[in-house]
Amino acid sequence: MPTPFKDRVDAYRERIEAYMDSVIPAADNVPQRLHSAMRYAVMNGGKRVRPLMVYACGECVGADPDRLDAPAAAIELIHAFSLVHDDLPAMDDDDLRRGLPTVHREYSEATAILAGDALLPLAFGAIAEADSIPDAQKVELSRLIAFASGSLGMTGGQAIDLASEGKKLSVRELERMHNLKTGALLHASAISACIVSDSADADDREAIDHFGRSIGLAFQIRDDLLDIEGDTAVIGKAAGADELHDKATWPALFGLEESRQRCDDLLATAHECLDRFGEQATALRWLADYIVARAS
Ligand code: GRG
Repeated sequence: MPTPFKDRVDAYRERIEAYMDSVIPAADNVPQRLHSAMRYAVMNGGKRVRPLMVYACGECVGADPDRLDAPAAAIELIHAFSLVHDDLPAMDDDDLRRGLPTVHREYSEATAILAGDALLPLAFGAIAEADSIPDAQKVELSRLIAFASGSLGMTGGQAIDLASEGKKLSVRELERMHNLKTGALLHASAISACIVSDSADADDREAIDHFGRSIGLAFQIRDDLLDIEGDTAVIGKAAGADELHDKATWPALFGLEESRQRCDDLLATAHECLDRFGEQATALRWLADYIVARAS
């Protein structure tokens, strides 16, 4: 009987932190200020949900953990980059992230832009350099992560988000924005484990695909709820920012009760997708519950 996933979460977090630490150039490498800002952006206490998704999904589809480090790190580096740019004055103009001053506050706006710019290619470099992953899988991972983070994924979702401030979106429009802005990277985290698994078949991948989409949307609805119900000290960023910026969010459109219900429905769907995996899905089931119950 394996140890429950919750008791292994810290070990996985330490594992990905050590891997990212080895991938990001040391802070005394020229240009030192840029490398220091990149480290500040990444090594600062994120929950590491996306890497945990890669590892938990890897357990589900029997992937070699050594092949999971590079995609987990690549996705987390891109996530960190997106947060740095999202916090900039030209976007959400936030002062606090993960309980610390945002990168442009701690360094400068120009350095924050450059740190984000450098984290994105570093992610793809990490995949290219992963000796444990066969070349064909590296190509598939790169394609997956590139599309999930670009204009047809996260960046596209961010563009729709910015264009939607002060507007009332339809449920379809809101769902599409959430799926792209937040869902795409979470979905890519799950699928990347299938890519590096030698045993996952097409039906497994389809189930994980559906799981990833359901839990990705639930994650963002929970994030919207936390912006209203959460405490700045716990969520590590300014609560109430969505309302302040007149953002299109699930609670703004449907209210708290319906948003909570939608989150629960998506969680139930996510669990159903995992039925075919039996005991091997224990970690992923734990992570899905955590995503919907999290307080930060
Ligand atoms: C140019 C590729 C590119 C991206 C820039 C800024 C931007 C476009 C996209 C931003 C997307 C964004 C900020 C989505 C919000 C996702 C979200 C809910 C973040 C919070 O994630 P958590 O809770 O945070 O996992 P931690 O700090 O725990 O990692």
